[in-house]
Amino acid sequence: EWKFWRTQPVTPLGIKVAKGKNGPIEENKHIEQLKQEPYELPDGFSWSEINVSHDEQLKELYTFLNENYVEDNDNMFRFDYSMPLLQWALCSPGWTPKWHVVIRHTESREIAGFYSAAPIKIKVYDKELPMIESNFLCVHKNFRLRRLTPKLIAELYRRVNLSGIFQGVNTAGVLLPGVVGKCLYWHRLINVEKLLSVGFTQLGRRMTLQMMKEMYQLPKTTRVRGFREMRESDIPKALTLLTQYLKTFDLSPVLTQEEFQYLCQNRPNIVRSFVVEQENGEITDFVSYYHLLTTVLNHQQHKTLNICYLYYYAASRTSLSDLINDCLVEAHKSDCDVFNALDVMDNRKFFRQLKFGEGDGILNYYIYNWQCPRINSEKIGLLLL
Ligand code: EN5
Repeated sequence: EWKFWRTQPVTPLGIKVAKGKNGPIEENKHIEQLKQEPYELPDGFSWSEINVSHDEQLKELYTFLNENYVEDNDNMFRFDYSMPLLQWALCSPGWTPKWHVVIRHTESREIAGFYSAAPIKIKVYDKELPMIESNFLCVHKNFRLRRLTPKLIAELYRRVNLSGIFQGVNTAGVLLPGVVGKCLYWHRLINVEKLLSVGFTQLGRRMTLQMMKEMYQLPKTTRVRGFREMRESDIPKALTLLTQYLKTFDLSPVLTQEEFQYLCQNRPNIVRSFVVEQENGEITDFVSYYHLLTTVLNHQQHKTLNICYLYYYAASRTSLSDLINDCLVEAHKSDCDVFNALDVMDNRKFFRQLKFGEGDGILNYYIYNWQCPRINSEKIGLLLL
């Protein structure tokens, strides 16, 4: 068991790390000590590249992920990252095509595997260091059980190490060595009728459709005075608020203004950000969410769910429930079917009041080549796309 993970610098499952321990598992290596050539692949597969700035290549990657990426436990739903969302997620500041790792089936040239990374500064407990965040690890359904995943992981870190970075963060639904935190998904139903029809949720006991619709109804307009879309000129103030808040967590990004602007400025159908402006012009609160479609597998009528995910926020004046409530109103206006949030940060403080319910999905957080005690979900302040 764990034939690959036993060769990697990760804390084995079931090992409890002592309080106060917080550092690398393996020392940084000099460039000359690192493997200079790519890992060997099984016969029939070869390393390849992809240029996601070219729409044709982006489309190929989009289709690959749309058909092969993460599904829920019961294989009823699969993530459907749109082309613009993918391009945005893959090209955050500091990105490089070297870290968009592709394996192709040599004969057919089709994509057999993919893994990506981008640089980010991470604070873990009391230490700040440059890491990568990796995402979109995926092997084609027809090429599973051929040990391509270990190759993708090892090759990605080989290239990252050659750039002088030796730690990375990522998330996964499955439980693996190197885990530092476990989070749960919560859901705020919006389009009740559609969610029932596709089996995303069931009719509550002793409830009719009408009752359930009424229960989840949302007002047409926002109610926090001064709540409005974030503009470019709000960015420095919103970042100050967020930076203050993120400091309070044991795992969080340390964002430059360029990164914050890239991640949180309004982009239609990708991310939306809002602020609360007081009458004196002061910006006191900030909240954002991103749009990620989900394919409904095997359904006659509905092919896709429009899902919004709570992203970064920071509230200094408005109560969190009021802020997120207005966020729900906005999501509803943009035709969102369900609003998702993890039980990270202070999210548990508004779940009950805003009628979120616990989902059946888990999201585990990982740090590669790092040893530290486990972090509770409410001490996690990092969100990956
Ligand atoms: C990225 N690096 O499981 C890796 N979603 O709860 C990403 N469940 O949508 C890894 N199974 O609970 C992502 N409805 C891992 C997550 C993969 C996707 C996933 C879960 C999250 C999900 C839904 C549908 C379940 C369908 C059957 C769910 C019930 C919600 C309901 C709300 C109201 C109160 C009762 C429960």
